[in-house]
Formats: sequence, structure tokens, C-alpha cells
Amino acid sequence: MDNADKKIILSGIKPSGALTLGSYIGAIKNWVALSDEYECYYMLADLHAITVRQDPDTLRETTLQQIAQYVAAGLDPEKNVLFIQSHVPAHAELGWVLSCYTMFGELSRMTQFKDKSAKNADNINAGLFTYPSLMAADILIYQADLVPVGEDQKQHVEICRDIATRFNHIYGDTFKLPEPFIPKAGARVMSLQEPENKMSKSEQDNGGCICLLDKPEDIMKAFKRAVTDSDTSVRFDPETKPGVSNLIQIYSVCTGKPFAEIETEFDGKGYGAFKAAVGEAVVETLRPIREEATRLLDDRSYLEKIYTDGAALASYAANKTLRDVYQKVGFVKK
Ligand code: ATP
Ligand code: LTN
Repeated sequence: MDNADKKIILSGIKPSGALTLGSYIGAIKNWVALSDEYECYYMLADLHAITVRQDPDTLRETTLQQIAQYVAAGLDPEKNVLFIQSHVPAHAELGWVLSCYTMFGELSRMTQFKDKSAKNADNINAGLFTYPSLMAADILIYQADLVPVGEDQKQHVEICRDIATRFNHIYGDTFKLPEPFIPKAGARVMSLQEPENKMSKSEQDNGGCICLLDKPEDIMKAFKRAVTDSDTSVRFDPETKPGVSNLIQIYSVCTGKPFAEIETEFDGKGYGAFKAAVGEAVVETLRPIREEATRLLDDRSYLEKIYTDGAALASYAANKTLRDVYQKVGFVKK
């Protein structure tokens, strides 16, 4: 199919820490699955990352590691536009414009803003608050049809639609309204230690989080220590058995087995055997990604070529929308 006929996808992840099993299952795995059918833009959201304080050298290194992991996870740079958000200035430019069409009340209702403000009480900055306007710009600037994300980002895609609708209403058709694409299984991978909380890359200290580059023995250890419950049956019931249900989801995504088959497979076997099997399935899922990412990280010039070519292609598409927006709001043409 010619690219002109393809629908468009945009998604991104902040290089705010090592990529987790949560972001792999909730987002990247779907990016890979969709990349034949759609014209895909996948970015490293470094502008978004600095809404929480980052060490500059670590941010640079994490960004490069994240590109290597995108490619290692199966995103072919020949088929997908892989780029760094700050390399395409049109995002920040449209982000500013859209912040003037985003309401204070709307932003105040964002769950991620409330969560992050509670966790970073000494740094509740304006960027953290206006984050969704920039995210809307990321999406709308490519006229994206679909935004593959985990469940926690659904609210941000919804506000993006509201902003686009408001702008279109004032200035006529400008932006396409995007749909979120949220996986059925794995939309919200929970912490292995606190299964009532999302597995998150910024909370990696307590053993509840698995990273894509973790060593197999560390992954096995984390699953063996995973919190379950005082019952013994492997049964999917997120209300009363959040830990076990989380493990069932992870196992299902890694092996392709439906929940019912997993319940039968481990009937009467106890949690020890089940947790070891989940650990092994995750190790085998991540092994090729880890090996390939490690190899790619030694080839910095290849990584540089990927993000340089990506930024050129992304800028071309993004500037088209930005020019239209600038003209519509009344800026004088350069
Ligand atoms: P941070 O802790 O820095 O906020 P994070 O670990 O929550 O980061 P993000 O960069 O916010 O990760 O998310 C990247 C993508 O992966 C988003 O689409 C998000 O919805 C998805 N995602 C992240 N964590 C999970 C999870 N535990 N389960 C499912 N999807 C997830
Ligand atoms: N907010 C997202 C990262 C992100 C994103 C985007 C996702 C920034 N811009 C555009 C999809 C589309 C997050 O916190 N995971």
C-alpha cells in the first residue's frame, strides 16, 4: 500500500528512565504490530521528560538507550519514523498555540498531573500542568488517526480531542480527531510489589518493576518475590486477587495463552510454579530485545542516523500542519 493511503499513528514515551515491561506491553508491543498497516511516527518525548527534574547526562544516555530499545523491540527504522521530540521544534511551537486553546479547568482534572504533583510537591511546575497541550500538539501535528498507549494515557488523548474540536470549531477543519488504541490485555501492568499501583519507570527501587534490559536472573528473582495473596488458586479476579491477576495478564501477553487456559494449566500447582513460569516467559520475551539493544548501543553512528533521518521526515510532516495553524490564527507569513 502506498503511504498516501495509510492511516497515521503517533505515539511516544518519555526518556525519564529505563523502559519497563509495562510500557512494552501497554504501548511498544502494539506499535510493532501496527507498523505495517499504518504510517507510523514514534518519538522519544524528551520535552515531556523534563517536567520532572532530570540529570542532563542521564537524560541524554537514557534517550539513546531508548532508541536502541525501540529498534530492538522490532520497530524497523525503514518502516517507522523514529525521532526525538526536541529535534522537531514544530511540536513546541504548536504546543504553545494549543495551550491558548486549553482551559485551566480541563488541565486541573488530569489524573497524571494530580499524581505527579503529589509525588513532586517541591516542583509543581507550569510544564507539568500544561503537559497535555504539548501532547495534543504531538498528536495533532501529524493528523494522527490512532494513538497506541496504555490505559493511563487515555485521559490525555481525550483532552487532545477536546482541544482539536475547539480549534476546528473556531477556525474550520484543521485537525483530525485521533482515537486512543489501548490493548485489551496489558493496558495496565501493575507493580509486582504493590499490585494496586501501575508498574512505573520512575519507581524502580522496590523490586516491583521489570525493565527491558534487566538480566534474566534479576527478572526471575523479581517474579519469585512478586506479591500474591493468601489463597492458592491461580484465578483471574482483579478485585480480590490483584497480584495473581496481574501475573496472569503478563503471562497471557508473553505466551499468547488465554486466561482460562492459564487457570487450567496451573490448577492445583500453587503459586511457586506459576510465578517461576511467568518469570521464564518474560525472560524469553525480553531476551532478544536486550541482546539486540546491547548490540545497537555500541553502534552510536547508526543510532544517530536513525534519529537524524527520523527528525527530517517528521519535521516535513509537522511543518505542514504548523503553517496551516499559524495562517489560521492570524500570524503574518514569513
Ligand atoms: P513515568 O514513571 O516517568 O511517568 P511510566 O513508566 O509511567 O513513566 P510512560 O513514559 O508514562 O511510562 O509511558 C509510556 C507508555 O507506556 C504510555 O503509553 C503508557 O500508557 C504505557 N505504560 C506505561 N506504564 C504502563 C503500565 N504499567 N501498563 C501499561 N502501559 C503502560
Ligand atoms: N504522555 C505520554 C508520553 C507522550 C505521548 C505523546 C504518548 C508524550 N507525547 C503523544 C502518545 C502521544 C506518557 O506519559 N506516557
